[in-house]
Amino acid sequence: MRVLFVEPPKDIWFVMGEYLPPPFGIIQLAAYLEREVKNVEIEVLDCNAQQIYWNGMEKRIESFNPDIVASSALATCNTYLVARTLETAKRVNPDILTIAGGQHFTATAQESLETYPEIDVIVRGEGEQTTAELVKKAGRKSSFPQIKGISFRYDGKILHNPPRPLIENLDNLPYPGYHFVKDIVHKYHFAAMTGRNASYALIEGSRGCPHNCTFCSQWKHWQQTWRVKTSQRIADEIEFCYQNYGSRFIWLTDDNFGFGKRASELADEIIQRGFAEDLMWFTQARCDDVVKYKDVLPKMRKAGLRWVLLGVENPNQSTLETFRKKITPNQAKEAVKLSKKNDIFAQTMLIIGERKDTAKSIAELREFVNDLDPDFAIFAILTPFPGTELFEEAKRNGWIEDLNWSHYDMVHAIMPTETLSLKEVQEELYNCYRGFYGSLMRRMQGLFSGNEMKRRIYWYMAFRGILRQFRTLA
Ligand code: B12
Ligand code: SF4
Repeated sequence: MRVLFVEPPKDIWFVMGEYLPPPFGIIQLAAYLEREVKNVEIEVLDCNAQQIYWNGMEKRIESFNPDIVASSALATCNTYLVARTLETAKRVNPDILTIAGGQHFTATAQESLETYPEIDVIVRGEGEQTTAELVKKAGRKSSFPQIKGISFRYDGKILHNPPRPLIENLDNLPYPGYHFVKDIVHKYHFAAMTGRNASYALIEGSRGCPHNCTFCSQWKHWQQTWRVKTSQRIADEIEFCYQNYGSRFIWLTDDNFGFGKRASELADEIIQRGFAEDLMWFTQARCDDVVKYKDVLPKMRKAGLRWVLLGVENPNQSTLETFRKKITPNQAKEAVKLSKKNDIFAQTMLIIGERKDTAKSIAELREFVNDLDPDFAIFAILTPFPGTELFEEAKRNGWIEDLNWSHYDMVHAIMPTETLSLKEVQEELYNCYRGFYGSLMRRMQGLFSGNEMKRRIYWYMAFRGILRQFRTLA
């Protein structure tokens, strides 16, 4: 049995400048398959790193001659790329079993199977065990109705089997399969932030989140659970990548790492192993956690935590309540201050376009962010990702004006507000970027900042004209 995992050619999310991430979801699945299924030959084709486009992909599928082709969207905006990948596989050989998975296809299983005849099976939710069982039984379609966690076409109908229980202990997973991309592993980078020479690896510290924000698909996808790996295990994976693949920049995939004891133990582990000085790592955090566990920050910085993404979202308390975010604007201010004080690059995420947003409330958000003064601010448009509570509410109320999935990247406006049209919401986003990065003082402070990462990104933006790209966005 030959299985080919394909990372399709994707556009980069230019807001973050230049980067090339490893295709984490599929190398994780490949590693699990390798361990659990006998007599299976696995390849991972990363079109981005290998600079292969559609024709090249078709040739690679032809030459590997797989029985199964599987591909992941990562985010909703890549849906059509996955469909096109699987369509390409079917063109090479209609007998190839094609599989899609991940958050978007999980949430839209019925609609996706109706829309894309090139998708045979959708693996819903957690992928490892389901994919392994599917590969074992791939030759016997009659056994598909027994495989938990899949949706598929059968006898002219679309069937959705019951969900599969989650893996209990994530420490039992194999290490992510970086060996499947070992020839290109040196290419992965986040140039705009950490330079071209810091090889970039993703490591997963947990799945899910204990919170339940209305716009977020993470907690729903993981069935409202939060499963964490032990700090020792996370440090083992980091060390493995550091030693074997020369990884120097680690991005923890956790949408909410959860500070406190866990973070403190991870910092101890990294420091004890003696490579902290040589390592940069990134994590996402909640503002309330940063404030609550501020005493751990110096140790985390010592262990190599160089960059934190804080979910500030909005300065308006009632908007935060609508989002069910359970933080306050003061906690956001405190979290930014504390991060900067500890020389940790503080990036903030702000969301505009909530239903009650007006030109005035967005102007207030701009003032708030100016005052907050993070090292780097990302402004995003509230996007109803399938699988979120927001999506259900927006659909019910007819708020969604754009159903082109490739626009679901948090840069394109998808819904108007009560007082702003789609076009006005879009224009407000540009205003936010222009307002924040247009300040000469801020640019000068960035270019000559004492924080290495901040200097690098401001020089990068100055050379690449990131703002110009925003103005020309179609
Ligand atoms: C790292 C990351 C990035 C990296 C890119 C990484 C990459 N490889 O390309 C960067 C920073 C560049 C990025 C950008 C974006 N991202 Co992002 N990102 C993540 C993050 C933090 C980790 C992804 C990951 O590796 N997870 C770990 C793996 C193991 O989990 P998984 O992918 O879900 O896979 C499991 C299952 O879902 C399933 N599965 C998944 N795929 C497949 C495929 C098959 C065939 C099968 C069988 C199973 C299967 O099996 C896996 C193992 O169980 C996630 C949040 C998260 N924690 O998942 C957000 C997340 C995926 N990103 C998101 C978004 C919105 C984006 C952006 C649009 C904007 C933004 N705000 O960042 C851009 C889009 C860029 C682009 N054009 O692709 C959203 C997606 C929501 C949605 N429905 O669209 C997420 C979920 C964050 C969130 N909570 O909202 N992202
Ligand atoms: S936005 Fe962050 S805190 Fe809220 S549910 Fe998603 S991951 Fe958790």
